[in-house]
Amino acid sequence: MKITEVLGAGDINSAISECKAPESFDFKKFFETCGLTKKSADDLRKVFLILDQDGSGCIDKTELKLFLQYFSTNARVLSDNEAQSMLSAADSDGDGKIGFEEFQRLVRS
Ligand SMILES: [Ca+2]
Repeated sequence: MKITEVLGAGDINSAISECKAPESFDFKKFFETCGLTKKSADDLRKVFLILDQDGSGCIDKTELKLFLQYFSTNARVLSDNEAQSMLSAADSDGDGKIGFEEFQRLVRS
């Protein structure tokens, strides 16, 4: 399963170039630009499974730091601050990880 089966390669590139500068990652803008906000729950599930690299059912902070690289292998690693701010926004049950329901709410927020 490749991310480009769900999202357009051009949209992904635009989303990644918008946050090229250090500390400029804005997850709302990213989800919007890459087209994820308009995708069905099924498509969000596919993307979630790609982000949940170890198949634990949740995206943890280590996986979040690599977030952009799941979209494009040449993308940069997110800083601790960037990963933490996305985690804090998503993690409504406070377990320190993003489950699928939380991911879905984050994308659609
Ligand atoms: Ca959680």
